[in-house]
Amino acid sequence: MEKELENLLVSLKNELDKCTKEFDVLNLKSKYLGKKSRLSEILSELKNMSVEDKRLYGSVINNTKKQMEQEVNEKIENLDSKVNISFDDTIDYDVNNGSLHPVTIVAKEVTDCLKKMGFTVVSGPEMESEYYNFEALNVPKDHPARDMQDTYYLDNGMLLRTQTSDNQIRGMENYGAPLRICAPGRTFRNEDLDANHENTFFQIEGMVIDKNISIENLMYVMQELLKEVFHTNIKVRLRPGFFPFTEPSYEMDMSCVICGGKGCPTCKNSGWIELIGCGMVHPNVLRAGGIDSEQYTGFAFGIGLTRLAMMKYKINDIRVLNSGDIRYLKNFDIK
Ligand code: FA5
Repeated sequence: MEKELENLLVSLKNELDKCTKEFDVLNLKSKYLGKKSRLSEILSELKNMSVEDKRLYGSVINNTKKQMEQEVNEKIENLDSKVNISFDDTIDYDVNNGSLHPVTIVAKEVTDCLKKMGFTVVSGPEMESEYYNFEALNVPKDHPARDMQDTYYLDNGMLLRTQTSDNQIRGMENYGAPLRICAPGRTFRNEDLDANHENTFFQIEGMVIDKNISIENLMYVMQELLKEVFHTNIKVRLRPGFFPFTEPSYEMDMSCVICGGKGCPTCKNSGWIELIGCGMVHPNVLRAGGIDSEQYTGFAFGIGLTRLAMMKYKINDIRVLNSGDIRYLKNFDIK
């Protein structure tokens, strides 16, 4: 095992030497230190070892981990530019020459389209309670679905919301039924970062509650939204999904625009990018929002706005969007 750990460290160093971009370094961090890395596998093997072996190997493994983290951090610090694009640093930035952020643009396109369909735009807090983020959404403590969204818990007993679905409950509480709301906002998950996963990203939630609402209504709204954003036919697929707050649940994927669906690092060679979670509102959720589930039905959806912006502007790495580098973001041909 010691030899293997040594080899991992050497191999990481070799690969780091070849990196010139922060994105590539972060990809290596994920490959060597992420949840699916060989190191994580070795760490999880520890629990099956005898106490003696644990003592023996535990410190070797942890030392290797620390060294690897150090190598990655040093590499990032020593990179000339965090976003590796060459710019003329002598440019005097003209404040009048600003441009909207790609996520702002798609958020506006989606909300404008929803407003035309009678939706009211609402918002909720980014620091949220477990009740609104999970419990009221039919995700009790110890429910395995909580593991699907690695949560940042705060010292004050609150959390950073993992989804905009907290607005479903707040919306029902505030406005009752019938209801038609949408809620764009920032969400947070303790994820391993890669080309299509951020730990801070935007979603927009939508919820419609009325008498006789059906899946057809949901599909119509999804179609209209995508038309509004892309102005052209795009290839999507609908798959059965699982969310405790909807039944039935679906996930909608879009054919990856970077590779045209052939498979590339952005879509992890699948040809598809997961874009939307949706479904018919679970009666328990209606009840939690104080709505009569015998009288009313509803649908809800959560669209990944940051991924939508990636697809609209053919951005092959989601992390660019949080880079905050105006010089880079201004390179997109945004009208
Ligand atoms: C949800 O967050 C559900 N709240 C969506 C929902 C709402 C379902 C209402 C049913 C009813 P999910 O974890 O799949 O589901 O995320 C929804 C979308 O957010 C994804 O399809 C994807 O576009 C985006 N997303 C999820 N995780 C990330 C991430 N780490 N980085 C960037 N985008 C992400």
